Amino acid sequence: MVFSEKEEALVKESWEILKQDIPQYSLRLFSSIIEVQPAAKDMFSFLRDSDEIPQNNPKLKAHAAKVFKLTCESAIQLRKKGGAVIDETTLKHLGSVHLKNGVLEPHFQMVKEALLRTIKEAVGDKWSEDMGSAWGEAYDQLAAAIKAEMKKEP
Ligand code: HEM
Ligand code: ISQ
Repeated sequence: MVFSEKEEALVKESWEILKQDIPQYSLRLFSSIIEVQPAAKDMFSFLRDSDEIPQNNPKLKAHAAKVFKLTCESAIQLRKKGGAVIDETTLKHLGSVHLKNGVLEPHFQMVKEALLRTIKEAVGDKWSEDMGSAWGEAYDQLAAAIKAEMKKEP
């Protein structure tokens, strides 16, 4: 599917808000995943050995920031007909990282919901159903690419 100008604008608008406090929203994204699926904690190297979510783990923040950014870029690519939502090198890397860490198909839905909740909280009264579905669509396309790559790996 191709994004409308409006959908792209909604994603960009919320990205501007997220960008102002990536560390905070990164933690929120993470907490949101763990709230729904406490067992997911064990998949992440930076959480495995701690009871709480580390407030200042650089790896956690860097990874979470990439999740936001890649989803946002996916939305921008969706405006360009036929454009891949993610470049081949990044895709190969993410395919193997997720496969190696035991990520499975159903996990993608829970990360999606956590991502949408985090964005909703972050943007406050700028939130709309259309904004949610624009992010959701961008995420789905990105997730589909990663899942397909994971299936290719031996
Ligand atoms: C690692 C993005 C979905 C679990 C990562 C990294 C990125 C990323 C950028 C860091 C890779 C690196 O080491 O350089 C994404 C995106 C997703 C997605 C864009 C969806 C569109 C998921 C899902 C799960 C998950 C559904 C399951 C809970 C993990 C784990 C790691 C990881 C366990 C390794 C963390 C570590 O270093 O211990 N992801 N991810 N990801 N992701 Fe995801
Ligand atoms: C990696 N993959 C998916 C979601 C994430 C959330 C926080 C930190 C890292 C992540």
